[in-house]
Amino acid sequence: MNRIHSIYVTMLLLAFLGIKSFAQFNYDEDKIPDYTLPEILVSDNGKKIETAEEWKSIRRPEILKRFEESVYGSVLKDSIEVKFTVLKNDPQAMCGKAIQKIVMVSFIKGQDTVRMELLIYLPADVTKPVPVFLGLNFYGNQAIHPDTSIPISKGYVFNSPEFTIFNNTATHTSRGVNSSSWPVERILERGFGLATIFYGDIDPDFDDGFKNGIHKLMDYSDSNNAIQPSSISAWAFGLSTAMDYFETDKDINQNQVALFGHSRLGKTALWAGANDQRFAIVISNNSGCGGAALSRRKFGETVERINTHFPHWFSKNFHAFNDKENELPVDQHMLLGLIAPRSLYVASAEQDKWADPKGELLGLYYAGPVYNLFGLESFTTDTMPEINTPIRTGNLGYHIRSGRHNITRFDWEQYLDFADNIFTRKDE
Ligand code: GTR
Repeated sequence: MNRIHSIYVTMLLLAFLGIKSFAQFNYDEDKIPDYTLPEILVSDNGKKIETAEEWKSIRRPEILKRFEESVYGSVLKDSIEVKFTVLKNDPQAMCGKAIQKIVMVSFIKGQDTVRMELLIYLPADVTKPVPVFLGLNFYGNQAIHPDTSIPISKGYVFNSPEFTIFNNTATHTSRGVNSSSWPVERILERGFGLATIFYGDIDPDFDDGFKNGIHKLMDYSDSNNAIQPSSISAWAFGLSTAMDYFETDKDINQNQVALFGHSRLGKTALWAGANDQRFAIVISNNSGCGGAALSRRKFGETVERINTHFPHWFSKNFHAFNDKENELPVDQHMLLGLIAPRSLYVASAEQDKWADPKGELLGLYYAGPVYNLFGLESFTTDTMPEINTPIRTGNLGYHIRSGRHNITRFDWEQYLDFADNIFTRKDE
């Protein structure tokens, strides 16, 4: 079958199955449906939220609960025992440029154990606890850098011929294949550490009815459905557990942890940062639908499409809002508001229309009133900045870079500057 023929057959099949092709998604600002965002500063019983105290005690818990119930499910704070084992602490890694630590995190319940491996690089010349970037990775720890001392991640990984990953298993051929998204040396040179975990260690990214990964250890029998499983919540739980480890490591400044994530892992970083207020900075790189972008705009990826293709990312309650975005009790500006007053950076890419760059900026813009309650500045305009021209106000940052859906050196330079500025300011 030649290529044209196979595209034609695929289109017929999609039409037959009633699945929308990409062309049917809206990429036109003029065709965005009318919508009204839920009020971020009015409580469920109609009270206007006027102080940071009222936000913290009334509105924040309400919004967090709505997101748990309708979008992500709970971040599982169940009765799981967690054990940290430092497998390696090498002060001479990367030819003396770095300290490399490998920490085995064991999640234990009864006879079952699930393990995730935390890979940490710190600047070799560290004299005091260092600020650290923490992020999940897509292809295994070994993919982030060619350093042959990194153990190859064993969990289920996506096949990627480009990255020589086949049979859903990473091998030595995938060492460093994703290093362009992980400029370890540059991060160290700027005085930061980097910590990463393969997200498949926590929950393999396919729909298995929440039986594998960390879900295996969870009891979802709660009859009130108070705990709804989702993969994003499981991954977020892994990030919070990494933070628990940082609190035990004297080389790491746990008050200066910048949580970042790209794409589905950007959605995860936002949800983890919303729940766990120990993260000082949260960075969303091209997180799109279910991340920083407003769902009600239905621009590019929609709630229906994301739930159809990735039924396990969000809780099953979120599926009730397929094509009913206006009925959601929340929108994503409220998720971003949950990060306040901590620092928040949202980044988009020009060609990544699927993630709705304008919707990502608007998410940040409409989270602004929460920052204002804390006496912090927010964006005063919702106009897109020039391409490759970052904007910063108070604790907020945004850029839209040229190019496609990806995390690049340009993105990293902005995050390093942002974190540098925030943490230096706090040191003063
Ligand atoms: C896409 C999905 C996006 C984004 C991306 C990714 O297929 O539609 O929401 O999260 O995957 O995570 O790579």
